Amino acid sequence: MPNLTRMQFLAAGTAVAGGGLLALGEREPATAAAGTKGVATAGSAAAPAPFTERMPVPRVLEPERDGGLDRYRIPIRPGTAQILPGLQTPVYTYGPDFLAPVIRARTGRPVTVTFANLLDEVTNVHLHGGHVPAGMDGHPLDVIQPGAKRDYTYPNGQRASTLWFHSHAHMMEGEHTYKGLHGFYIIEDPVERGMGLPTGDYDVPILLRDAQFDAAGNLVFGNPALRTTVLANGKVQPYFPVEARKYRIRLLNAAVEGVFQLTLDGAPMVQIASDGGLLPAPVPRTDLTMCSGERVELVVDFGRCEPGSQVLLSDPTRGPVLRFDVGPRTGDDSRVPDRFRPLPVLPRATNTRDVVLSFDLSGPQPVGLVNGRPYDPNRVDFVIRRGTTEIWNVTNGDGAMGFLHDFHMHLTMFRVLDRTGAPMTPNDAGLKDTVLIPPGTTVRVQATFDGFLGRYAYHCHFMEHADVGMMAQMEIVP
Ligand SMILES: [Cu+2]
Repeated sequence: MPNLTRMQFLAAGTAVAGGGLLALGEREPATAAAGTKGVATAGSAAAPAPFTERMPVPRVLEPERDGGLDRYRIPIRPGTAQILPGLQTPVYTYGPDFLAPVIRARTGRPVTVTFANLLDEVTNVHLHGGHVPAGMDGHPLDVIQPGAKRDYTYPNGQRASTLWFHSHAHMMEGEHTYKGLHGFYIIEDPVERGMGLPTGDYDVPILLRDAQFDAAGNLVFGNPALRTTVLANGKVQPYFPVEARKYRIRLLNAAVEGVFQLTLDGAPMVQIASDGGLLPAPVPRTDLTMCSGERVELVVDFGRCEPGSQVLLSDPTRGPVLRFDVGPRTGDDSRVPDRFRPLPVLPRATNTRDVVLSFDLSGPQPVGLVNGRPYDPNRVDFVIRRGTTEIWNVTNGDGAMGFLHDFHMHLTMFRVLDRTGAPMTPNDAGLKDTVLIPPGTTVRVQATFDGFLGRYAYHCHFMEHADVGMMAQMEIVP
């Protein structure tokens, strides 16, 4: 469990105007030295010179076809990654590399992934955004022992969408994910394929996360405000060569606890999808705010840039994240239709619930609360009959303290109906599973709890908040 001081929590997830993070820790060096497990930050190693390394694209895993399903095998293992010049950073990986491979699944065709735990501690796997049976969801106590294997079967009975998998082990979710247990899981379907969007080499997943390194290149898991290094597909400020044509870019904020504000300098961004797949129609965007766990899919037309020009993806508070180097014009038969497909019709809601996310800072360690109580894996707070549609008023109860929270619901996608105390944002559109909740505000979401029975979590997706208790569970009953 992360040994976070009160001051670190004050730094972590604190909002400033515009949604960035207030780096209190940077003004309080004493707190910066108190990483987990006694890891001190004796300075930090030099980052590579900007734009000297090419951004890798995660390789697509080839399945073994096994009757009606696709089977994959992924070891969860300790390893090292070359992130900083001349240094090997100890990490945890899905497969041989720090940049996890991508699973590309198809709607209606189940996938079984055999995860072998080669770590010397328990872990598990949660498919974030996946509509899966409770036994496949990575319940915090449902873990894979060291040396053991576990099959997770995902039915893929949902729309094309960009999902991801990460650790959800009890009180270890943040640290495991921070060490590298994060990877893309993409579902495709024939309707989307028929739309003519860029595919193949022109469909590029980009996993964004932040990190703090010590002088030896070790990842420091301590104060989120000190994670000032941004990694794009595992590299610091890489470049990525593109042809002067359209690209589909799937952005994932896999930071354990953080918000990216992103701008693209030199090319127009068109958002085509959010967490749960395509929006009803493309939406031009000038900037994006993405909280931990959120996905935004874009089409960027580099064909509108001069060959030889450079396009920067930047976070105004953290600097350039990635540079696209525009190459020659090439043939481009992809297109972005004016309309995609309608979202599913919202059934009438028959029940309303209130959910309040907050901290108790009265003790020696911060405790995360949902409706006033810390997580207890044996307690069920909401019993929901299968098929019911409900409206949840999700409130950030830390208005006075200024903490951001980041609501995530397992099992199903929701729709954001409205916000109280803050305007709706473009990121609220479409099918969502993760949503930023500014301090003191309420987000009203509507969800239908269909598909599977059993216990599922809902929690703050700032994983360090969840790890100290800001999580609860519902049980879906017949
Ligand atoms: Cu939170």
